[in-house]
Amino acid sequence: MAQGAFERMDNDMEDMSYEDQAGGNASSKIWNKIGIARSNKQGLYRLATVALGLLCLILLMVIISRQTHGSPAEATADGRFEPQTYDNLSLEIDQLQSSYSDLNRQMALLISSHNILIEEKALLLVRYHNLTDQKHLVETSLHQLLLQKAQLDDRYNKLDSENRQLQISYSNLNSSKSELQTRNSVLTGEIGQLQNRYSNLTRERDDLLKRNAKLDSKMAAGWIFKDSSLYKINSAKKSWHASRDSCLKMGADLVVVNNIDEQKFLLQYKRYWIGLSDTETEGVWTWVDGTELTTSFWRPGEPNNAGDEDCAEISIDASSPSQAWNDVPCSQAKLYICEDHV
Ligand code: MAN
Ligand code: CA
Repeated sequence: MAQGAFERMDNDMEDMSYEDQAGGNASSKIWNKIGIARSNKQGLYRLATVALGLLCLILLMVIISRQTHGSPAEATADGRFEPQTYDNLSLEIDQLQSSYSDLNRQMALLISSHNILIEEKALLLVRYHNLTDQKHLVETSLHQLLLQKAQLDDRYNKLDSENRQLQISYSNLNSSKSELQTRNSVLTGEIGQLQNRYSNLTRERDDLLKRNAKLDSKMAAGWIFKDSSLYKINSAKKSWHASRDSCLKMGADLVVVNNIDEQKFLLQYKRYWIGLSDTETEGVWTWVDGTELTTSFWRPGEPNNAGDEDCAEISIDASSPSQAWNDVPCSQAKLYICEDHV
């Protein structure tokens, strides 16, 4: 019986070793195994001791019984044993010696097993401590991992929140971008218009500067500025054609009278040539700028062509601004009025 229990315990220990070698030892399972092995060892050791004690006790009782009751090896009246009784006693002694030897062997086996179990216990204790250390390491790692997970969860939540805000910002920026693109198109159109206006204004400014320079220059040379025209009242007397040539050389021409206001201004310059003639076709009066005469301010009775008179003057006898011109021969030397435009 003790031998069977011992073998079972051995098997348990072997099972546990195989699992450990396979690396699949959950700590709880190991603890169970260790608990089982420990209780088995203690139980077996007690069982072996009790069995040995019982066997010794039985042996002692048998010997005492034989000696006390004399049966079956009872002595005869004369104190001698019958040969059969003696044989029986010898047989029993042999059996008892054999049993004692068996018990001794079992005892030796049990002591050997006990020592093996002590060694295994020591090994298991070492492994237990190692596993405990590993457990602590794993628990520490687990704790750190849990902390890291909490931090990562925190960061994830923050990033998720930032991501949502960024998406809103992105959407808003996209809307702003569309609006800005529309405004950009409008402004680009306006820029084009403004550039055109700028070019026009630049041209106008340059033109005005040029005209202003011309005005300054001519006024410095004695020209009179009135209603966008410049007039040069010349003091030398020349023929009509020579007078015109003189005006042309100064970048101007003989005066063209376009309206009554201009006529009123010019009336103060009597006996001066004006830029009107009918040299091309008699009776067809034309201005020096090529336009035909439409609004005229002749003296009554003029033009009378009295002695080949093809050029016009402001008459000495002008009675009113609208009755001031007279035709005279072109060859006469007269004062003359040049006109320029700014
Ligand atoms: C002078 C000249 C003429 C003019 C007559 C008018 O003879 O001036 O051109 O027509 O006067 O009386
Ligand atoms: Ca005349």
